[in-house]
Amino acid sequence: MTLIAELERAAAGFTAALAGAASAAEVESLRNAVLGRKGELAALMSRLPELPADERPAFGKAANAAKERLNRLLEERLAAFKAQVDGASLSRFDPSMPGRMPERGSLHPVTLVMEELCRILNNLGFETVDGPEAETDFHNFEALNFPADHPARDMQDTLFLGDGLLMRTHTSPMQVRAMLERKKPPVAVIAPGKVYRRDYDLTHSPMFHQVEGLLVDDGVNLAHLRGVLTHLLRELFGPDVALYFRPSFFPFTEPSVEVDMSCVICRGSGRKGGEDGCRVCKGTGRLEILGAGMVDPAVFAAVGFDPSCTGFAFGLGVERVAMLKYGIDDLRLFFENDLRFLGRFVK
Ligand code: 2NL
Repeated sequence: MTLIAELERAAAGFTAALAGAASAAEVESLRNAVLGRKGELAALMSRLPELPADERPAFGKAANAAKERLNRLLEERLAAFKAQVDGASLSRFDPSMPGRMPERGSLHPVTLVMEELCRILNNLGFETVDGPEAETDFHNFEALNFPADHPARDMQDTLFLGDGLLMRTHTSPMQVRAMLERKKPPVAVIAPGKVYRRDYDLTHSPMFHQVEGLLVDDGVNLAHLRGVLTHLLRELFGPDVALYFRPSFFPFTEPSVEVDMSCVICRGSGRKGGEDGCRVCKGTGRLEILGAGMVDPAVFAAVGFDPSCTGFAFGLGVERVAMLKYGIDDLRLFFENDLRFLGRFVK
């Protein structure tokens, strides 16, 4: 058989095999076997020297033409298979099927409580102020009457950044800044935000949230403080909540108080279900909820206010309020970002 005849036979065989191919994969393997670098066509081409010199150009031309034709046939066949697949998936598409709903996000319980605290206090006339989390020693300690050797200034308790900066350990520095900016009373501000301490165990997180409040004006006294805090806690926990003031100490207030409220679980009875002691308040009927006091004259002096002016301040931990409000018993839940936990606080 002449080389040309062999070429024609191979081409005919390929055309028949293409027609019989049942899938795109089969077409691809035919491409390899016939048109590939080590395929049938290449093998025939390599036998070119067998021909007399004057027949070589005609054979080369025929071989190239066959290669082109077969390539075109193959691409057509592939396109046909692809169209079949597309058609099949289109016929499986059901436009009447309900869509997949995206999961709805929700606010973090700490955010919810922080927003509620701010709403209640804004309604009383307190303006929300903001400020840096990296603070100076002056705004965080010095202006707040912390003595140089106070343990809170120790490396053990405060995160120092170098360059005279530290992570604020409470939100008071924002209120110090508010007093410095306003230059004189009246001042009525609240400072919500993140605070940082070198503390990490089951009941302490190195970052937590505080809301502080400050009122400076003529004739402000402890009764005003009691009135504002009573309103705040009753809005948060319900109208039956009772408040108890205990004497305490903070460097920046004098006198200072710690405020307890009647237990939200046993409503102050110390019992739960009539027999066992209440687990939440440990049978005392009371819960420690915040610290407060009358602003120390040394603070007024540090911000350039008349040291004889009067003001109260208070501070509360947002995680603690959220735990009591929602009955959460493990602080770590706030920081683990478990969607099963976070999804329970949809408003
Ligand atoms: C607590 C106690 C408190 C303040 C914060 C304050 C701020 C200025 C001046 C005076 Cl600028 N006082 N803040 C006062 C008393 C208590 O927080 O236990 N917080 C979680």
